[in-house]
Amino acid sequence: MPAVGGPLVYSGRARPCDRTSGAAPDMNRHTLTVAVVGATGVVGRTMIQILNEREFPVGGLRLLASGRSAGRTVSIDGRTLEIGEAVPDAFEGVDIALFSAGADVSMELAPAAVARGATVIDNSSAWRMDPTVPLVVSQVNANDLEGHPGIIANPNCSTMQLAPVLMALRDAVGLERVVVDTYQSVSGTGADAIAELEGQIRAHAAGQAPVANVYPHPIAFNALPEIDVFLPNGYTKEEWKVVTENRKILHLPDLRISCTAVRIPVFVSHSEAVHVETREPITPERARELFAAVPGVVVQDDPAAHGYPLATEAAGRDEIFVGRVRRDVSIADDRGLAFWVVSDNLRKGAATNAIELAEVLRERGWVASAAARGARPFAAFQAAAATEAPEATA
Ligand code: 2RA
Repeated sequence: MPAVGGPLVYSGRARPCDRTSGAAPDMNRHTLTVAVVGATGVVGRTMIQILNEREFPVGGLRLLASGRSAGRTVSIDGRTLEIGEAVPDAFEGVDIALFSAGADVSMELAPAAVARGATVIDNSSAWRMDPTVPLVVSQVNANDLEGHPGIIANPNCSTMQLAPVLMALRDAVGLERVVVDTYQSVSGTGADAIAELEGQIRAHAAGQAPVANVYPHPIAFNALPEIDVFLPNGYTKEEWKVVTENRKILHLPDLRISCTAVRIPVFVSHSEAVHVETREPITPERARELFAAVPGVVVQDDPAAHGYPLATEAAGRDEIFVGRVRRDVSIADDRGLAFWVVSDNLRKGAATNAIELAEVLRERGWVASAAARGARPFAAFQAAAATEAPEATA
């Protein structure tokens, strides 16, 4: 069987990176059997790489994927690893299963994995808004992990890089309203989209017409205000994830928050323009101090030297970068801030956070479900008013 894909050229660890964004593993404790479901995908392969980089104490590693990929191999850091088929019995003896194979696979297989004693950290949207399942960013609400029912949801990438920054403002001055516009890389869609952007750039250079299969329009030299399906309320599902996931993670079920999500021709790292109305006044200087104090957040804000976060610089890093912090002049009384947030969507936006959560579970003795430990089950904060929950139109 042929190997799947090549090395991770887009989001490989480009340079040394401090473990600033989560709990460090305790190497004195026992090892765990870990499964990665979706091991041939861009995020799955990044998960394997980060388990290795962070020296997560993996006693046994089971790489799983659909029957189509079973028997093939992946090449990670020079090692060749074989893929098994993701079926219920593959989870026998697994302690932690990292899922990144889409919502349908998670809906079907996560309960089967839990029934066999595994704890699932799921990177799909399948369980994120289930009120019994914690949705966790390591720096923001790790305590929510304590009551997990065997499934833990990893937030969407566009939420992941925003919640730690909003947390800093929530805790210091309160949040009144948030408006975020995203500029998202094609690796958020997957390997096919990376190949499509490359193909369209090559076609352009050769004077040929672009071929678009993954997206409804050419992505090269374009900006597409459509990520995921449209909902009846006019938002896309990606935009609605930003709304609902931030509310759940920040324990602010009534937070006023809106989003426009845009796909741009960048390979790795999502960028976000954020406008926040705060309860109390705040200066940009104070905001920079608050952001810099959040573990895993780095302030890069030197406009005179053209210093601000860049997608190309964030790719391969685990931190969340914040810059262009300034007063939002449309809001009175110094209660408005505008800023720019950039992070690697494959790493902190997906794989790194999932493994940070596994580290916290292990550190705190929470790998088994709350029921197995006799802990109080997790229950999400509920909105005072019923939250609109539109269904997808497609
Ligand atoms: C995207 N947010 O970028 C998705 C990936 N989870 O399309």
